[in-house]
Amino acid sequence: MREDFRDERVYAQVRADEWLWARAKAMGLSRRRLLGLLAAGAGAAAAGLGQLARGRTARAAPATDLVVKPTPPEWFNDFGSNKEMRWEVMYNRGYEVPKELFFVRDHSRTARVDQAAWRLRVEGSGVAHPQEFTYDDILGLPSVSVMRFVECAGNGRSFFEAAYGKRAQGGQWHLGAIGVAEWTGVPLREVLDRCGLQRTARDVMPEGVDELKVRRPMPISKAIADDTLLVYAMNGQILPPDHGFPLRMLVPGWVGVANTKWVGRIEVSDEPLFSPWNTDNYVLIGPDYDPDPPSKGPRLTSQVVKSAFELAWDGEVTAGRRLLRGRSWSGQGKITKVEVSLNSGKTWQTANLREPNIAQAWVRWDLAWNATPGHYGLIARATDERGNTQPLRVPFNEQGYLYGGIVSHPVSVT
Ligand SMILES: Nc1nc2c(c(=O)[nH]1)N[C@H]1C(S)=C(S)[C@@H](COP(=O)(O)O)O[C@H]1N2
Ligand SMILES: [Mo]
Repeated sequence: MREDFRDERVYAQVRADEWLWARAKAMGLSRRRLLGLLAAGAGAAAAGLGQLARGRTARAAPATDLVVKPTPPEWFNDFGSNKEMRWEVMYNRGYEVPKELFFVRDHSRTARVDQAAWRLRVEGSGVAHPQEFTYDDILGLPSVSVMRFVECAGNGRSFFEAAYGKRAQGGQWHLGAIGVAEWTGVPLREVLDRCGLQRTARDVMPEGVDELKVRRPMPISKAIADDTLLVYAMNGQILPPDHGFPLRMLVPGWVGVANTKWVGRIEVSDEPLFSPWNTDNYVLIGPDYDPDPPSKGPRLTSQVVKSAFELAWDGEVTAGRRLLRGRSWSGQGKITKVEVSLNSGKTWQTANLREPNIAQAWVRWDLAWNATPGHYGLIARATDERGNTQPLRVPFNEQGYLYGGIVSHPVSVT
């Protein structure tokens, strides 16, 4: 039987099994003995193997090398190959998120790419002269720097369960699957033009060199926008491996998955392009949505309006006068207003917006709070320049995308 690796749960399970079997073999265990251990309970077997491995080899292979940079629990919530930024680390920090604190979302694991051997190949019916670029070729092209967010489409997914008592599929993020950085790179249009972009070109699909070859098509209109970039630097530094070294896409305002990391190939086509990431995943499936064949539902494009407090989830603060701080953002434009409720929505106050306020990045805001002892549900509600705002709740979709509803942030004052 051939497993369907496009299903991430199948993929993760098969990988886990392969890892166990490899460890067992290295220790001289037979397949039969391994199956016996597994029958005793997968978790117990894994733990037992770990112990055996430590006893028999100098050092057990780290099971946690999915991501390269350190992701200590003070900074991140750990979901395996996905690491969610804890919002309290941003309390009164600068505008952009340092690369060390930036969330990581890998469908498989961080790819390690050899810069010297790496090439970017551009091909397909939409370009007259298919071409290959080296890393130096890319660095030699005109470049720009922009401040923008990258946000996972599933950011806020856990709030579907809070709203419906029913869990959406996927990592149960709170609101930390977003970061803002200054991205430096070559406008994708510059590269496509050098390959003889045709007037008939319709869709563009960057492809990663990671295990799953993640590829998320976009229409030509988005691909040739001024700020759609092939990025090689993040906050003025070389792009780190976890964030797509040597080259990643920046597709401003769009769902995170469009920001392909470790890009090695770009297909430009006269025909509409499809991949599992715009047919099965990153589409809205649920009672309020109709299929759009070959996609199982409407394909996601822009991110929605959201807000977060720069506080721990289930935060604790000491009583007294303080500034309550947070950030709001939208895929569709600048934030123009942020309202905050300190009493679960009974009354609202307008927060003070701080500069800079950049579209498709975020705005920082604050509000004076005389915190008295008790339990609070803090709510922030932002509105963008197009009038988009945050509703009470969002219609359910099975994979838990785009939860832009208001969220009650639990805080105890002691
Ligand atoms: N090649 C590749 N690109 C990828 C991914 C991936 O797994 N492989 N994950 C995507 C998803 S779902 C998101 S949310 C963003 C996360 O970017 P970050 O890890 O730099 O924060 O990268 C996107 N680009
Ligand atoms: Mo994502």
